[in-house]
Formats: sequence, structure tokens, C-alpha cells
Amino acid sequence: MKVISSEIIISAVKPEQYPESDMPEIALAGRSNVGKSSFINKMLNRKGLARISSKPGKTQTLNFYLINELFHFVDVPGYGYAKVSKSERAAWGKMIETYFTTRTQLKAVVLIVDLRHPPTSDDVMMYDFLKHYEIPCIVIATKADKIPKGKWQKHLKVTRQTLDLEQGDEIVLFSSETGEGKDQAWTIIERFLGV
Ligand SMILES: Nc1nc2c(ncn2[C@@H]2O[C@H](COP(=O)(O)OP(=O)(O)OP(=O)(O)O)[C@@H](O)[C@H]2O)c(=O)[nH]1
Ligand SMILES: [Mg+2]
Repeated sequence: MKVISSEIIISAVKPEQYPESDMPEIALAGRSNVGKSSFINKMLNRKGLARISSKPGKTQTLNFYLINELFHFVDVPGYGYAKVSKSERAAWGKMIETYFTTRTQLKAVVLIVDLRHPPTSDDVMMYDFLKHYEIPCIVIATKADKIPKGKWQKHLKVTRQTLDLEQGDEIVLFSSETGEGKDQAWTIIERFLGV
């Protein structure tokens, strides 16, 4: 997709704050600090649109971005960050669950995992959650620039096996540093959007 325009619409924590339009949406999911916001920026060719940080827990709200007046990317706070209280974690869970299970125009979730390491138990839980609710998903294995090319396929295989990836679910090797996998990711997202 050629990105002509991209802008933040709203940061929401509850359904009343979601944009009212019935525009199709593609949401992100993944561990805190894995690179969800960086993925959005790379896909949009925008350096600082989605706020990123080397410290986990940067994204705290559901951030809706409007792309080409055509669809929303929805950036979400990550899971698995140790330094949050029980009550914060519960609030996060409720916010994410509400969005993922009630948003009718949600077309697919982009599950971001770290190519360098096997998916965590939280990653597996997230994938199973998406399967349970029959939410279409794409797995993006990011930070590929951090491991040598010769090891990519081996790491992809571990990712696929650990998630127990269902047949038909696509996995894309990605890097927000180099843009590796960007075209492939767009092709899949366009298919989910039906454009
Ligand atoms: N080398 C490399 N670093 C990356 C890549 N993607 C993200 N990073 C770095 O990883 C850190 C976290 O990136 P974010 O995009 O903020 O991660 P996030 O998943 O949005 O994190 P939360 O908002 O805390 O959930 C930043 O320091 C990024 O620069 C990548 O593909 N390659
Ligand atoms: Mg983020």
C-alpha cells in the first residue's frame, strides 16, 4: 500500500472513546517492548507517529491511527511487563479483551513476536486467545536485523512450532530497522482489508 496520509485520531481506554466510524481496523498485539509501535511507524514511513521507547510500557492506551482515510491501525499496550501491579494488569486485560472481543470492524490482529527468542508463554496465550475468538491474525517475527540471515529460517521454525501455528496463518520475518518483510506484511494486511 502506498501510504498517502496517516494521523492519530484518538487514544482510548474504553469503548465510548473508540472512533464512531465503522472503518475497518487492524490491531497490534505483543509483548511490551517487542516493537509494535516501531512496526506501525515502519509500515507508514513515519519515524515518530507511534511513540516508541527503549523502556517497556510506553504505549498505555489504545491508539487509533487513520491511514489513507481507509482504515485504522490500533496500537495497544504490550503484555508481560513485570513491573506493573496486579490491578494495572487486570485493567490492561479488561481493556484489551473488551476491544478484541467486541469491536465488530476488527479485521485482523498483527501479533508481533521477537524473532530472536522462542515466543513466551504470554505470546502463546495471546495466539490461543485470538484462535478462541476466531480473530484472523498475522504473526510478525521482528528484530530480524539482530540475528544473522543464515539463522533466520531456524528461528522462524522455532517461532512457528512454539506458537503451534495453525495452517493458513501467515508468519512474516520483519525488521523495523531495515524494512525487511514490509512489502509482504502490506500484502497480507491488504488482503484482510479487502483492498
Ligand atoms: N534492532 C531493532 N530494534 C527494534 C525493532 N523494533 C523495535 N525495536 C526497538 O525496540 C524498542 C521497543 O520498541 P517499541 O516499538 O516501543 O515497542 P512496543 O512493542 O510498542 O512497546 P510498548 O509500547 O512498551 O508495548 C525500541 O528501542 C525500538 O527501537 C527492530 O526491528 N530492530
Ligand atoms: Mg508501543
